[in-house]
Amino acid sequence: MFSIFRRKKSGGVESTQVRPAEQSGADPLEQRLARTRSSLGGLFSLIRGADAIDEELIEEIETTLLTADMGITATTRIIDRLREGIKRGIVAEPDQVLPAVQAELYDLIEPCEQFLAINPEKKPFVILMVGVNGVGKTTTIGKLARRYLDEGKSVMLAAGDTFRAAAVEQLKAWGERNGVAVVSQQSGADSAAVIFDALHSAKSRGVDVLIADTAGRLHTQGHLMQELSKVKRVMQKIDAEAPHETMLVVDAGTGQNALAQAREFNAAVSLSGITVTKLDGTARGGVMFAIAAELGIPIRFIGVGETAADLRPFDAGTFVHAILPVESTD
Ligand SMILES: Nc1nc2c(ncn2[C@@H]2O[C@H](COP(=O)(O)OP(=O)(O)O)[C@@H](O)[C@H]2O)c(=O)[nH]1
Ligand SMILES: [Mg+2]
Repeated sequence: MFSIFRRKKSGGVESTQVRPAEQSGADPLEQRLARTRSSLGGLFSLIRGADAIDEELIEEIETTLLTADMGITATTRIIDRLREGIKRGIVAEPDQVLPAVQAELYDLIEPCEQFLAINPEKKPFVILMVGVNGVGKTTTIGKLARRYLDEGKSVMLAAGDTFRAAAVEQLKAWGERNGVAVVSQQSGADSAAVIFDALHSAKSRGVDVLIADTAGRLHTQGHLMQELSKVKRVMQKIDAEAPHETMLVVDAGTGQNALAQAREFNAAVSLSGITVTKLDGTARGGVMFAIAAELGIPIRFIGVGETAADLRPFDAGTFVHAILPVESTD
C-alpha cells in the first residue's frame, strides 16, 4: 500500500489512499511503463544526494519533468505547487519532496480518470475513432471490441478508413476472426456514407456498440478535418446524439506532437475522450500530464502493448505509482 499526500485547503497534510496495483506482487503495468519510469528515475538520485531543499534541487526536478515530456504547463504547475508547499513548511525535508511531487502528479491527472461508460439506453452506443495515421486507431478498435464482446455486448464495426484498401482489409480480417460484423465499401468510398450505412444497420439489428474507424489525417489537413465534421453531421440524421464518444487516439511516443494533435482535433471535432497508445516502449509517457494540464479531456484507456489485454482503462493512482513509485512514510 502507498499513499499520496494531498494538501488540504486548510494547509494541513492529508494522506489519501490511492488504489494499489490490481494484483499484489509484481505490477505488470510497472514493467510496461519501465521507460517512462526510468526517465523520472533521476529524481530519486537527485533527492538522495540532497542535504537540503534548495533552488538547484528544484531546478533539477523541473528539468527532469520537462525531459519526460510533461510540457511547460504541467511542469510549471507542479513546480509552483511544490514551491508553495516548501514556503508553507509542508515540504520541509528532502525526503518529503518526492511524495509531494507524486501527489501533484496525481492531483493533476486524476480529473482525467473518467471511465467510458456504455449507456445501454443508446442503441447502438456509437464510438467514433479519430487520429493521425499509425497511432493505433484500428488496433485499439480491435481491443475495444474484444472488451465489449467479453462483457456480453454485441458489437459492429464500420470501416470508415476508406483511404487505403489495406485499412478496410485489416478491419474485415479482424471482424472475421472474432465473428463481428464489419460494414465496409470499396476503398475510395465516402467515409461518411459507410458510417451512415453502419449506423443504420446497427440500429435495425439492435447492436449495443458501434465502433467507427476513420482515415488517419494530419491535423494540418483542413479539408480532412472538415470531412470528420461531415461524418458527425451525417450520423446525426439517424441519431441526433451520435456519436456518443468521439475518441482521439494518440501515440505517446510522439511526445509533444500528441499534445498538438489533441489540441487540433479537439478544436475541429470536440473530443469526449482520448486513448494514449504505445506507452510501452517510450520514455515520453509524461505527455499524459501535458494533455491533462492543457486540455483536461478524459483519458479513457492506455495502450501498453499489442494484445487486447494491453488496453487498460486509465486509473490515475495506478499510473502515477507505476511511473513514480514512491513509498511514503505516514
Ligand atoms: N507496442 C504497442 N504497439 C501498438 C499499440 N497500439 C498500436 N500499436 C501498433 O501500432 C501500429 C499501428 O497501428 P494501427 O492500429 O494500424 O494504426 P492506425 O493507422 O491509427 O489505424 C501497429 O503495428 C500496432 O500493432 C500499443 O499500445 N503498444
Ligand atoms: Mg487504421
